[in-house]
Amino acid sequence: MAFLNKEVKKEFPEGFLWGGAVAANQCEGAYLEDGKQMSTADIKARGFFGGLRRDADYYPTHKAIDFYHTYKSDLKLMAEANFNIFRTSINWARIYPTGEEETPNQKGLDFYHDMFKYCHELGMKVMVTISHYETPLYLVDTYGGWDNRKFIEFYMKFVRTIVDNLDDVVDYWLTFNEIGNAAVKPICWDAACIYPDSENLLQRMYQAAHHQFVASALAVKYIHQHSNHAKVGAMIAYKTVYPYTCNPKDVIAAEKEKRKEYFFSDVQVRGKYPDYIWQYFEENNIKITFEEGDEEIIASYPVDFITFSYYRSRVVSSEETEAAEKIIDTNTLEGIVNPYLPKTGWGWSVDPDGLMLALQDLYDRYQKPLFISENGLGAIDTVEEGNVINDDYRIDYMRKHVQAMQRAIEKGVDLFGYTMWGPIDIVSNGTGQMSKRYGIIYVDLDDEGNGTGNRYLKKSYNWYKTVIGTNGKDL
Ligand code: BGP
Repeated sequence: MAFLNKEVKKEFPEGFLWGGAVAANQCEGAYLEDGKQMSTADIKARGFFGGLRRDADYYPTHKAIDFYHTYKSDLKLMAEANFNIFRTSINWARIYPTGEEETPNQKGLDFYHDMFKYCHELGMKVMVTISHYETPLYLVDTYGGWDNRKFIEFYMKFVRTIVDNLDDVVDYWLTFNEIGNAAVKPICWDAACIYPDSENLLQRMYQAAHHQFVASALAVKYIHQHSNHAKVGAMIAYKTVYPYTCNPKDVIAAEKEKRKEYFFSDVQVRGKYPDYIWQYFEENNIKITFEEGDEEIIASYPVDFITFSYYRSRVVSSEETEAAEKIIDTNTLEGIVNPYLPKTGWGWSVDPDGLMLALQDLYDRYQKPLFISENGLGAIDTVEEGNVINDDYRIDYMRKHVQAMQRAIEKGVDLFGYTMWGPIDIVSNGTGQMSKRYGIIYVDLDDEGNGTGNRYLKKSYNWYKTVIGTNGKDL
């Protein structure tokens, strides 16, 4: 008889991936340049919070931070902060401007090939989100949202093109950003391209999610067949859920809510609709149309790894305690306030322990490698004399979250990378503001797009550089 004692990992594994993540539409600008046409993100006016307008004076994505033209110097700053991975998305409307062309726009492909090649030259691996909250607007105007099955083929044409042309410079592909976010959060239309005020919203959104599951599985299949190195991951929005009280009714309500979120990764990772979802569908009169072969496709091509965004946790209560004293944040509509946690200026709870729990739960559930593809603090920064930005609050936020990652690794979680959100300030997806900044690199632009566009290194830049340089030892 012998004892089986495995060594407890105390440190970040060698080769851990550290870097930053952005989305094309939130940083590139150049919204009608080199053949690109309008994407759905280009009709989001500032301050939208789910609203879309075609008559606004100012659309933040049209110019954003002009990354389309500045990517070389911006990426160089990231590489100088020791980044070894960069995550971005490909703006679909740069490759297929309307979505319906037979042949892709070569200028769009060249742009991404050059950018990703340059990342490698700088020593950064490339993680690409195939679809990050944008779709050629023409497709949506003509065919509606993703509940129309036609989108699977439009998407697959896009996938085949980018894989055929960019595989040599891409290391990891993610099929959809925060898949399912629209279904659990019907105020935003980003993921499914369905207007929030549509009739039968829930039915339409889950049908859209089904089409995205099929599309995601087909993308996994295609990438596995056509790349000898790339891995394909899921990307889900994760918010750790707590029951409001220890009343079992609250715990049950919280569990129900959790499963609504897990539904999306359950399908993408386990390759089938989980048994618990049918009751939810019945209660909400949701009927999903499956075509012949859908089940088999979903079952045959699960993702290789799981990535997730983590910003905050949330609190859920049952109807039973609904009457109990609860504080709902009416400014931010962020739901029940957790009295034990501080909040950001936008009402998001700051909860590093929640990240550790997220990592443990996801790993226990799936036993697949995990990657944190978004995390960070949106805050208003003040530029002091000499263009100095002392963002100690951001350092504090990131330090605590990196420590939480380390604690999860000690508990056996297989975590292989971390990309902070918006390493360079970009347009906020939820509010369209520039002033909601996540970056370690400051961009001198305000909410109306005024400013020099100059880049300044914040205090957090040097902090993060040291963290990466010491592989998480010096925090
Ligand atoms: C995620 C999105 C990102 C991003 C981030 C921060 O949900 O994937 O695109 O922007 O949230 O949100 P916000 O920009 O609203 O602060």
